[in-house]
Amino acid sequence: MVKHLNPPPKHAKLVAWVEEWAALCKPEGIYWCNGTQSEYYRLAEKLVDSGIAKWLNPEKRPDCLWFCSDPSDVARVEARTYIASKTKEEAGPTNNWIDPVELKKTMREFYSGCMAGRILYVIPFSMGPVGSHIAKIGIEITDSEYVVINMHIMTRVGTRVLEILGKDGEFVPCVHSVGKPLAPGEKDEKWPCAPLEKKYIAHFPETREIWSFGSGYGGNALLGKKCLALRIASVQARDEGWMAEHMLILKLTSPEGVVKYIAAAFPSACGKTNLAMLIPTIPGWRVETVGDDIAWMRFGKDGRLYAINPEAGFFGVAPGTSMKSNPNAMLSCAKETIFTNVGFTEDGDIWWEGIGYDAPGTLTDWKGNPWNAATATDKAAHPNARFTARAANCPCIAPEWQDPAGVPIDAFLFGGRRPSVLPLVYESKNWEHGVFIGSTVGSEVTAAALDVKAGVRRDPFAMLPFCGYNMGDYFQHWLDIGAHAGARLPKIFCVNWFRKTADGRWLWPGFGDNSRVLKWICERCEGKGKAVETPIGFMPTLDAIDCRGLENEVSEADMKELLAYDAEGWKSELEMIKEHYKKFDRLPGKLAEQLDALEARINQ
Ligand code: GTP
Ligand code: SPV
Ligand code: MN
Repeated sequence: MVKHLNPPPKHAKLVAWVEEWAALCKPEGIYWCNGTQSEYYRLAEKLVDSGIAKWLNPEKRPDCLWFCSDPSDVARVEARTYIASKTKEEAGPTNNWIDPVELKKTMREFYSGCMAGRILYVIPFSMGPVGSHIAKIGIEITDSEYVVINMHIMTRVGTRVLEILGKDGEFVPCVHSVGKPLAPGEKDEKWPCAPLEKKYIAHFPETREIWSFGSGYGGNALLGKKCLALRIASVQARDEGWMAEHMLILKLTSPEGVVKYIAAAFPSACGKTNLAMLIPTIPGWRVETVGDDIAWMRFGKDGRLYAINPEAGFFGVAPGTSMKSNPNAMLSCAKETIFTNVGFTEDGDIWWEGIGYDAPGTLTDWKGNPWNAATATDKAAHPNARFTARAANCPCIAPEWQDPAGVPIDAFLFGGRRPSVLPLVYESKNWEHGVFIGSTVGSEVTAAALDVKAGVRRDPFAMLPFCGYNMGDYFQHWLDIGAHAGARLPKIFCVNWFRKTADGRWLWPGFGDNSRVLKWICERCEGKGKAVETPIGFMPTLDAIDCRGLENEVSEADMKELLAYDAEGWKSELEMIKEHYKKFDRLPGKLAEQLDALEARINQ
């Protein structure tokens, strides 16, 4: 029997489950996390003592830690992520699948003795405000102190969660190991992880279990986030009639005080955090953040969709974040933040490409090597370097961000990085057409995942790597939501901040200026806002977007290009969508009809 280092809770099933895993993984002891500050600092000190982490200069960044991962462990590994449903059809054509019995057998062998020389930490966490009817409880067991302290920030961890579980409450069991047992006397000299072929991020949707092995990074290891709040929750949402989406949630207030809540799905590294924290460049408008990555939504009695942010922190992309592009993110990580894979300055601060000022002197780069701007051939920060910051430290966090009832959504936005064809913004004709738009989201690939080919990648609803079941059924679920009795549905829009000229210049300044597009969206939700109907949907007229003050940055010709319906471009886009749709074995008939209707409109 592995010994408990502190008293276990009174939940017999939970304790038995933990002890069973301890017997297999053979850690030195079992520690039940309580989520307190002193626990956080004790584990942080342990990591600093071992040499894996450094405290930043407290005068510059109080209570901040700097980590560098192994160069092989820097992002989600989609090729090693599995939806192990009973049948392959259930996982669908877009997910990796292995028979669950076989996968469990393989992984059990890897788990056997994998925690030697380490502590097994049990993390009770709530996704969503503790006790909210929309929230879900997960228990993650892990052998990584880095994971524990990140979970402290990203989720609500603590004894309150165990109290709610009581003696027999339900939880999603999440198992994690970095997959690097220690020999007697051995210490971690660097970021522990297993080689690629031993990494598995496995989901068992029918039994609502998560097993992760071999990676310590982000969504591979912080199992409340993509694994629970999207892959497992999407299955629960389908079964229970709600929605678990890869969406930011923002609150937009007009100068007249009219409030709109907007949820937006963009693929990884396509601007969710930035939009959620935007500072409008148009006078009198205000944006506040409810969430920056995930939205859980349920119908209220009034037929509206109410959204909560299940997370408690931001795991944000560092490079490109500056006081100019996203001051609210910069201020969120002014203290109590964990930085992973950024540069470390001589005076104990962080630095990354696009932070808004030159690198001061010689840095230590994310690989731990000396780095000097004048001579460097490589980047100081990894392109998927991240900060883990508390939502509560965000200056523009909305007062209602922890409201257990959620906020009523007025508009859904879909978008990705599309250098051409897709206009700055357009509005769907109706819900079904909006679902069609969501199902065709595409983006140039980014650094957020390790193993994807360059080019435009179709990422339906920004959920391609995160949907826990057959994508065709997921499309149907969206159609079913639209058919909910008494529903007062959000309007659906498509946006694209990433248009470029042939010579690679951004056509649109983006960031704070995206508020100009939000203003039009807000007007459309009010039944105002000028638009023309085109084959792809409703597009703003040239004067409909408020461009006052932007004259020097965006010429009229640029604006015309951004708002044009590109008839030729859409012909090739249509062919790409047809190709994309061929992948699905369970494509809803309604979406096939939408495609035909679009083709007819484009060719009319
Ligand atoms: P994940 O955390 O991976 O889900 O990413 P995300 O969708 O939250 O993206 P994020 O806001 O972190 O932005 C990713 C990158 O896109 C950063 O380098 C940003 O600087 C850049 N970006 C965000 N918004 C804009 C924009 O409006 N225009 C341009 N050109 N770049 C943007
Ligand atoms: C994403 O890739 O969408 C992220 C980062 O938000 S991770 O948590 O690693 O999934
Ligand atoms: Mn994300």
